[in-house]
Amino acid sequence: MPPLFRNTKKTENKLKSSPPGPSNLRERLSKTRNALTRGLSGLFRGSETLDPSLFEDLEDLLVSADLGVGPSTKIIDHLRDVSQRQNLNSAGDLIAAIREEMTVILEPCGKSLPFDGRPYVMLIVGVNGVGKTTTIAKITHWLLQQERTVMLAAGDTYRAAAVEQLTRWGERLQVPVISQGQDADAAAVAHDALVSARARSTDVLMIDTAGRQHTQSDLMNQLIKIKRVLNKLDPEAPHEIVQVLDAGTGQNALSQLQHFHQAVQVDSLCLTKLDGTAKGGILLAIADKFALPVRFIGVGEGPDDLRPFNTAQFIDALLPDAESLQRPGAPA
Ligand SMILES: Nc1nc2c(ncn2[C@@H]2O[C@H](COP(=O)(O)OP(=O)(O)OP(=O)(O)O)[C@@H](O)[C@H]2O)c(=O)[nH]1
Ligand SMILES: [Mg+2]
Repeated sequence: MPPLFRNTKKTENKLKSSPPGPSNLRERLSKTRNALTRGLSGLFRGSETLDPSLFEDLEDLLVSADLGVGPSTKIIDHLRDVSQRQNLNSAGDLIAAIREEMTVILEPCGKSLPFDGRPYVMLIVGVNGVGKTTTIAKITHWLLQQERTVMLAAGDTYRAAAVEQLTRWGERLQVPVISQGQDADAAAVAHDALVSARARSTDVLMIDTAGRQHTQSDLMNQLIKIKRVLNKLDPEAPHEIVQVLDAGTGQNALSQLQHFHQAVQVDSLCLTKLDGTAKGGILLAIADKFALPVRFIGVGEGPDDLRPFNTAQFIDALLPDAESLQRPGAPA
């Protein structure tokens, strides 16, 4: 099979025209970072070194920034460990030590799409309104920049507006959308789409699905049916069941994932709406509990507002600059 990724000069040129990733990401994650900055800046309290007795305050701060108890405890344990060996003399030392532990916690997340099949089939799932359809459009845009071919399937057959929304994105991005309209059997749409994507040798097929709550057993069973139908056509398909989570829902995202994971075994995640929330720390709680790859993060509503997840860039965007924290003797 020829390589799916063709890193041609044309691709490089296209990518060069994209906005610079990391700095832009920092801007988009400013709500979460500002929340952390406010809390961290209080921790020195005029002292030259960080007083380990303040670690409990820090733990509370991290928990309240939606990192969850597990990751917060790990970070504090690491800080205690470091502070026994060396004084945490500056905000820079503190941030470096936090960064170290965050890197360990997020280690399972930083895995990019393997594309080990063609068509590489991604079934996009999640509760209502988390950003599934928009994320599909953004991933499509990103894949096209990588010079991959894409096909979409309108598997949210509950609302005519849902089919229209995906169809409009398809027109805008100039990719085919397989649809049987409203009220069609979503599994039949997925089946047709895979047949069609195979016939056209499409690189990636993404299947949109209706938003659902885990308590709607008929809808959860529909996902199982879609999975089974695809699996009959290609034992590897769907290659990924991707759950989209809205970062703004904070700890609720954890229970959404828990329920979907139980029902259909989620393979990977996309975390959306990180631009609109101070709860971006939830990604650490998710990583700590589920250790799943996070393929992309959403940082806005436009087709460009998506970033492949990169651990170092995410932590850089999340943590304050040492200079922005209140230094001993510095004005507030
Ligand atoms: N600010 C921001 N808004 C987003 C992001 N991703 C999606 N949205 C917005 O969230 C809203 C819902 O997005 P959809 O893509 O329709 O969500 P969905 O999960 O497909 O919704 P249902 O199909 O109704 O379950 C839209 O207004 C999107 O523009 C993001 O990363 N940032
Ligand atoms: Mg949708």
